[in-house]
Amino acid sequence: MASSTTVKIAEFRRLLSHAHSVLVLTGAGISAESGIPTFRGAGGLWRQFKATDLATQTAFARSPSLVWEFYHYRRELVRTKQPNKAHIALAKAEKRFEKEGKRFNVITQNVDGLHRRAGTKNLIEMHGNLFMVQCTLCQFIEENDSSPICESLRNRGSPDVNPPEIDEKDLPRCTKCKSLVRPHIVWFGEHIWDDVLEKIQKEIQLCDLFIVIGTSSVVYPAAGYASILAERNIPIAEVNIETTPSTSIATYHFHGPAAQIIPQLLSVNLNNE
Ligand code: BJW
Ligand code: ZN
Repeated sequence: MASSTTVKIAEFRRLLSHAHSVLVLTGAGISAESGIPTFRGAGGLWRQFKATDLATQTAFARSPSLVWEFYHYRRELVRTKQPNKAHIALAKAEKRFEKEGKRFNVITQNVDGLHRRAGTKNLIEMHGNLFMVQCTLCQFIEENDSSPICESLRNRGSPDVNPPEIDEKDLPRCTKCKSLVRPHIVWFGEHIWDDVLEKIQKEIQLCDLFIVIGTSSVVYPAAGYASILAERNIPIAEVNIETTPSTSIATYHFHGPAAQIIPQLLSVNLNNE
């Protein structure tokens, strides 16, 4: 007899084959199997700090040196990691949908760039990207993937030691006006950029199947998308190793690691990769 998971997968695949506009929301859990720590799980601490305590304007104003060390550490970590089967399956599914003239879009809360590296094109990085910076004075936004991002951060960022502060003048600077730059990332209490919100709103309007992967569904506005879509009776599939506030409103909850479940759900064969 088929297991209940097998039946649910078959039902979901049927919905997927009839969908015209699939929208996927991802969080830190999709990158966990690539070796990138999640925010609220084990490994979410750097030195004695919670990641979410350093991702704020207040923390940056108090110590740009500390916050830059934290981001430098994460930039260098991400460089050593690769997209996993979940990222790759999403990129392949997007190509298949496009060939069929259908929409397939990914909104990610992650700043690690792994979806892009896996080949996803229809991508909204709603909280920014580790390799973009913004000037604190002239607001100029630019890509910066130098390693290290500046000489003073070379060999810094270790999670185990607490070295002396780096002087602000030696931290990453704007190429236009030479003022201090910050990571171009949405910190707590900051607004998601207007152009990004517009793109998300458009996708939410068009969406006829929503897939939520590896997010604790506690950080707004992303945490609210499932309920907006549930109110319109749009089917929702959640993939997570835990239950979350979205579980009770999801049509299907697939319990397990994303890299194992997503290729099956999307019928993507990754065996010859
Ligand atoms: C696996 C797995 C595997 C593990 N396979 N799964 C409405 C109500 C209440 C509060 C607010 C509200 N609207 C706004 C707020 C304030 C705030 C907020 O939401 N606070 C809540 C915590 C209550 N939101 C904001 O400030 C946002 N701004 C905003 O809305 O502006 C308007 C406004 C401002 C103020 C008041 C009101 C309105 C901005 C949010 C920016 C979030 N930024 C961060 C940091 C980014 C920088 C960085 O990376 O350095 O983004 S916080 C952090 O959380 C990061 C993440 O993107 C985000 C979400 O985390 P995520 O991805 O869900 O990770 P985890 O670790 O929480 O969960 C991992 C999940 O994976 C778990 O469920 C695991 O089980 C699972 N998992 N392995 C599958 N292998
Ligand atoms: Zn500038």
